[in-house]
Amino acid sequence: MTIILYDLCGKNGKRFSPFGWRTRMALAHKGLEHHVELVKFTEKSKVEFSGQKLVPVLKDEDNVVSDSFAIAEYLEDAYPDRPSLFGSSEGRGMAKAINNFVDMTIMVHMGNMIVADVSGHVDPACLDYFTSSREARFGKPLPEVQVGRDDRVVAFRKTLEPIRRVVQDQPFIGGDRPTYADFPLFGVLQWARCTSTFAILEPNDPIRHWFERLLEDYDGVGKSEPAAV
Ligand SMILES: N[C@@H](CCC(=O)N[C@@H](CS)C(=O)NCC(=O)O)C(=O)O
Repeated sequence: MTIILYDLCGKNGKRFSPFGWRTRMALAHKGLEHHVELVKFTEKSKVEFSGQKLVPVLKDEDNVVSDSFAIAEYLEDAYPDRPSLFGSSEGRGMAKAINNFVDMTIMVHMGNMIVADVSGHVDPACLDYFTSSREARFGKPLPEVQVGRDDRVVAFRKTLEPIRRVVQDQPFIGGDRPTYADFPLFGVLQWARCTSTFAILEPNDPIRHWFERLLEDYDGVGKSEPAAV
């Protein structure tokens, strides 16, 4: 049995994808050995077999799954004897709600604060593609997207208050141990940690302590990716 994870990589093999990190944490949670195929922004042909162009993609024998949440659901159903990612069907729904909340709000605000910093970690061969595709998305040059982030980060931190109130009272969103509900926000903060030195969280923020716990967890898989300097 060989599971293959196709994950985005930047300069020097750096793996900073917020979605890739959700899947890496899910595989660590399930304790599933896997082989990694690194995919640069301009190497989408590597995942053409999945019928779409985004990573992560998981290939498990004849099963091919794209989209990080669909991958989590696949792993949960295919490996029921391994530690549960959702805990229950109710937990699956709640993890999906957090996943969607992070995608539709947190990711957008974070992108506005770090996208130019991310470009510094993109493989030089992909930089033109990254810059033009992101400038088209944001409608302006990337350094301009980040202007005003010192003010915007204050409002951003407030949007995390619902999660802060959970992780100040218990170690993880999932409870005493993480569940998939922890991984979407972890992935976004890991994306920022790996690509930017901008202080997203204040030093004494309970979310920062929660993030540090997750970086160390699962034999330090999160910590193994160096932070941006
Ligand atoms: N909904 C998808 C989103 C995947 C996604 O947007 N992946 C990005 C990497 S962070 C990608 O492949 N981008 C390729 C590109 O921008 O060309 C998921 O959860 O996996």
